[in-house]
Amino acid sequence: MHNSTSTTVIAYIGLGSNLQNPSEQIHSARAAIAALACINEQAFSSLYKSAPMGPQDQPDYVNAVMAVATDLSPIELLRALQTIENSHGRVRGERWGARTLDLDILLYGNQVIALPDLTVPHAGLTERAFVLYPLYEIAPQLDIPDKGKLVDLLDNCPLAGLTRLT
Ligand code: A4P
Ligand code: MG
Repeated sequence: MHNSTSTTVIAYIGLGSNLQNPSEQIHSARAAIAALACINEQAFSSLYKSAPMGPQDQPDYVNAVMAVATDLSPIELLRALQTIENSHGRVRGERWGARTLDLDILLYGNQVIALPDLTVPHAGLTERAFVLYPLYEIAPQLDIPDKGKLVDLLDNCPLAGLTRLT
């Protein structure tokens, strides 16, 4: 699907997994995203490990952030990412519960989007160390629409046990 009036936008995607070899899930999701038509990978962060936010009776998470250039619309990008989640065995259970793969649109250019199915910038972005630190690694100069400079958000976000995997 390609919209005819499109221009290329830089979008940032948050990847997360805490089931079935999380690091492998992240690598395989990266390959699946990069292989999509109308998407070109621009940057990919290190992998980061952290304790679960939300219910504690689940394994630690591995997270990363990917920058892509795309001419998919925001909703087309969301649907493409959901298809990849499903193909990685994602079963939607309790909110914030364990998952093989979670793909979130963190940013879509400098757009602010408030649709029933899509909130951009991602609602949790400003207070999640496992999003802000990998994002900073690949885009230190970033300004978050309506939220201010990434570096300032980072200053107010404790690492809280986040560790970079080598
Ligand atoms: N949706 C709205 N905006 C967006 C967006 N920007 N990107 C809608 C992607 N989806 C977006 O998502 C629910 C609905 O959000 C979708 O249908 C979509 O239309 P979901 O992935 O089905 O459900 P969820 O992920 O369980 O809910 P939620 O609230 O999105 O959870 P989060 O915020 O993704 O958190 N702890 C650590 N350490 N690391 C993690 O990555 N992740 C979660 C899940 C919990 N704890 C974690 C981590
Ligand atoms: Mg999600």
